[in-house]
Amino acid sequence: MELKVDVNRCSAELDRLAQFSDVPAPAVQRVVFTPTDLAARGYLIELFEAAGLRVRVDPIGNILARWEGADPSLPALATGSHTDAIPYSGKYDGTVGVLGGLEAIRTLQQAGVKPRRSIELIMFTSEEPTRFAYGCLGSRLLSGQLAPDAAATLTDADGQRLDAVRQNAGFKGLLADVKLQPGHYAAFVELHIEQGPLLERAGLAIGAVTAIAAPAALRVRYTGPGGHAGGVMMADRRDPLIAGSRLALEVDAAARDSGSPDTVGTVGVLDVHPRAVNSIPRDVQLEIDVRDIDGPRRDRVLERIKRQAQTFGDELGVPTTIEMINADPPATSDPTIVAAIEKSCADAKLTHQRMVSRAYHDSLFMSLVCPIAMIFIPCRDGMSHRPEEYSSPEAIRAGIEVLARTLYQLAE
Ligand code: HGY
Ligand code: MN
Ligand code: MN
Ligand code: MN
Repeated sequence: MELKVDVNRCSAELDRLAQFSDVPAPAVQRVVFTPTDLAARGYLIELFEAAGLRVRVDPIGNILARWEGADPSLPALATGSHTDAIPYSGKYDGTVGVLGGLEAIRTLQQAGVKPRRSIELIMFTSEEPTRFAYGCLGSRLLSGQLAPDAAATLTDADGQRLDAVRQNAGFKGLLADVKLQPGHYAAFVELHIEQGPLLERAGLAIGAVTAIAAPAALRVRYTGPGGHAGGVMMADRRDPLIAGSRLALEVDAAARDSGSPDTVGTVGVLDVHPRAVNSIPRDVQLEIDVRDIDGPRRDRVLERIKRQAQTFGDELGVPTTIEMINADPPATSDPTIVAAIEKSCADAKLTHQRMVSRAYHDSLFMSLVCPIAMIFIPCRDGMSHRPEEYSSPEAIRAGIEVLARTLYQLAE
């Protein structure tokens, strides 16, 4: 089947979407439920409606845009991703899956395709953990993995509760109504940049994702007496930053010592209070991200980190709190969808390989309610979550064509 992807239109829409940002270009920052996020959502809904899709926005703000199929009674297909962006990041993470998904639908429409199954394009709310420390809020609630009342009480750094923030942003209704009915979707396929260097290094156009790594995050807090940086002698100090620093080194060592290169550990947040050069820290908080494609191996690393976190606090004689934020299982792609992606690559004469995703995605939670798989495209030097993040128009075009062909295969 001859498909003509209008990648210039998609690239222009990606450029326009990137302008909805709270930091200067080329960086992008679009945090959930901020005015910038809401403005970007308005732009997306305009595009979806212009493509003739029927738009529904649910109580957590997931946008579900439906292309009715010939037989609406059949479970629909779904594609999509996220458009929220962490601080000082790039313009392709997530957005390629939303605007590329839209372009795939328009490509099929223009080819005169009338799919038997309906196809829904989803923009998931808050895939990034930036505001509520919990990633994938929209897909966790859609899949039922996160209970509505647990979601409602999540708070941001200013102590604002999720339920109040979403309602003030205009998303009414009950969070309990977000959860999909069983069997609502026949399959979910997500297009995303690789956020790693493998495809570019191998000179390949497409990655057919067979598994998604298991993400976990925890928060550790040490508190101490603090005091004057000049007046308190070293022998009298109990500086919580010393315990925090030992813990940061331990996270790195525990990930490296796991026995596999597939284990990663990061201290992405380190808050020191009162953060004054002449004041001994009183309150130190670390947010730690630990992942692995093997769940039990990740959990062993988590246990070591938690054990050592307590030891470092005890040895210093300061109070220690350890709080798990999330520890999710890995996801496995559905083999038939992976095969459909590979067939699409062959039909489009595009090179490809099977691979795992080390980043997590909404597909991780959609896998709880339907068969899933992901399509990766290369990004320059594997960079992501940085302003220099970049995927070429040709890479994006190839990803859109493979997504369109895969949806076409699955829609029959
Ligand atoms: O952190 C992740 O893997 C995703 O980009 N939120
Ligand atoms: Mn991301
Ligand atoms: Mn992403
Ligand atoms: Mn002073």
